[in-house]
Amino acid sequence: MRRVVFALVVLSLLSVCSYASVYPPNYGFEMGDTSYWTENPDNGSIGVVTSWTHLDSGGSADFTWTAPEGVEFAVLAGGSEDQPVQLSRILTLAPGATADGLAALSGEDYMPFNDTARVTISDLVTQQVLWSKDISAVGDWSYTPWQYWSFTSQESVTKNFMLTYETWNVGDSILPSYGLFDAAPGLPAFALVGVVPVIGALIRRRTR
Ligand SMILES: [Ca+2]
Ligand SMILES: [Ca+2]
Repeated sequence: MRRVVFALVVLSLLSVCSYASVYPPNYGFEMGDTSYWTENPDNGSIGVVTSWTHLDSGGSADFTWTAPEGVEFAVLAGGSEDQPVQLSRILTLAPGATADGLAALSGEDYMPFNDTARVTISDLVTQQVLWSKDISAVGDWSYTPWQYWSFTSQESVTKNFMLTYETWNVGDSILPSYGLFDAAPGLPAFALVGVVPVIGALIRRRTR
């Protein structure tokens, strides 16, 4: 009996570890920097922070984000007119594997200066937009809360994709808006929630 319980505990820990390892290194910026990512700042800026505050048109703080996953997340400020400020990395996805995350727009401009933040994924042939928000969608000097995006590979073989976070300063190069990006929270916790009741049920069954 003890041996069975021990084996189940080891199996559950391996299962949790395999869920946790779904995240590639520094996927959620918990190293406090952009290690493992490639920066294209293009006269904007790229930073890793623990909170970000939106300012209204009068310069007053009206909304603050904290990290949905861990304590750190990335902020990209728009730079050159109509050019993206980008943070990207290669993701190797097995058939049916899913990459996901959370993104938000902190819009500090007004129409027609339609500043935009996006999440895209590319297989170097086709680019898909997984999430996009702009001033026209959220309103002048407005913002979104964290919003979930995901991508599941439909390929029949393991394949490399380029994941890119970006923020655009549209129509001019002043009053930048900000794209906020992080991993999705809770994947290891989700694994624990699923595994622990199964172990409990198996133990109860064996001890009858
Ligand atoms: Ca994070
Ligand atoms: Ca702008």
